[in-house]
Amino acid sequence: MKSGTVTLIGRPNSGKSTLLNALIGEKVSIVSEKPQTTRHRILGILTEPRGQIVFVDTPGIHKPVYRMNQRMLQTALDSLRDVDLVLHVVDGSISLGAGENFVLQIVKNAGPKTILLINKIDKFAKPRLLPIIDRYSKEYDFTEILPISALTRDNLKLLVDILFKCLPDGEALFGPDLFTDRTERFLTAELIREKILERTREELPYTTAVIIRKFDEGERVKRNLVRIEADIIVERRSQQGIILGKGGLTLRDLGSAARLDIEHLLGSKVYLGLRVRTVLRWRNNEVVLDELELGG
Ligand SMILES: Nc1nc2c(ncn2[C@@H]2O[C@H](COP(=O)(O)OP(=O)(O)OP(=O)(O)O)[C@@H](O)[C@H]2O)c(=O)[nH]1
Ligand SMILES: [Mg+2]
Repeated sequence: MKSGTVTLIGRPNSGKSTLLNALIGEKVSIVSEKPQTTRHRILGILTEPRGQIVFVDTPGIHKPVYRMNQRMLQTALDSLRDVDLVLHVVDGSISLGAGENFVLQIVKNAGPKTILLINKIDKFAKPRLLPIIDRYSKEYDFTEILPISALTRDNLKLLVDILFKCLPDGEALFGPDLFTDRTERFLTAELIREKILERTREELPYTTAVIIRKFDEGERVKRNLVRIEADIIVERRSQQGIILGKGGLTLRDLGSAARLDIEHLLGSKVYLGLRVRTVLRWRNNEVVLDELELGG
C-alpha cells in the first residue's frame, strides 16, 4: 500500500480547489472565479485499493495586506512542511507575472519534490504550452511537468498514477470512508460563503466571512432536519445593504442556493437562518480570525 501527503500550492485562482474536488470526487473545497477564495488548509482524502493520498488545499499565495491575508500566507507556507510531494498549480491561460515568480521561489526553497501542473489547458491553444514548460524547467528541476485541466479532468488519471508511483509505502492515515478532515459545520459555513462570492462583486468577496452560530442536530435522526443559524460578517454598514439586496432578495436567493448545497452535504433537510452583521475591520481582528479558525 502507498500512503502520503501532497500539498497543492499556487497563485490565487490557479485552480487548486477545483483540482482537489476533481481528484476526490467530492466537493471538499469551495471554488469561485474570484481570487483568494480558499482561506484555510483543507484536506481531501483519496482512498484506493493501491493506497491513500492525502491532498492539502491551501490559500493562493498573494501579497498580504491585512492580518487575515498574513494568516492565509502562513497557512500555505506551513503546508509545505512535512509533506511527501508538492503540486505547483499554474494557470496556463494567463501570462506569468511577478506573482508566479514569487511562488516559484517558495517552491524552490521548500524542500519536497515538486510536480508542476499547467492547468486550464481546455482554455488555450497548445502552442502556449511549450514556452511555459521551457521557462519553468530552466528554473527548477521539477519531478514532472504535466499539462492538465481540473475542469474537464484532462490528464487527472495520469496524475494520480504518477502520484501513487512517487509516494512511499505505508499504511493509510484515515479511514476509507473519510474524504476530508473538515467538519460539517465548517463546510456549511464555506458553502454559504461560496454563494456570497458568486453573487457579489468588487471588495465584497474579500470583506465577507461566515460564522455558524447554531448547528442543531436534535431533530436529525427523528425528523431528518438540521437547524442552522449563521452570521454573514461584513466590514461596513453599506456592505450589509449589498448582501441584503432590494427587499432582502439577494440574501433570500443566496440562502436558498446555500441550503440546497448544505442539504446535499448533510443528507438531510435543513432550516437555514441567515443574519448580516457588521464587524468593523474584522480582517485585522485577531479574535474574529481565531473564531474563523484562520491559521498562521
Ligand atoms: N477553464 C478552466 N477553468 C478552471 C480550471 N480549473 C479551475 N478553473 C476555474 O478557475 C477559477 C478558480 O478556481 P479555484 O479552484 O477556486 O482556484 P484556486 O486556485 O483554488 O483559488 P484560491 O482559492 O483563490 O487560491 C474558477 O472559476 C474555476 O472554475 C480549468 O482546468 N479550466
Ligand atoms: Mg481555492
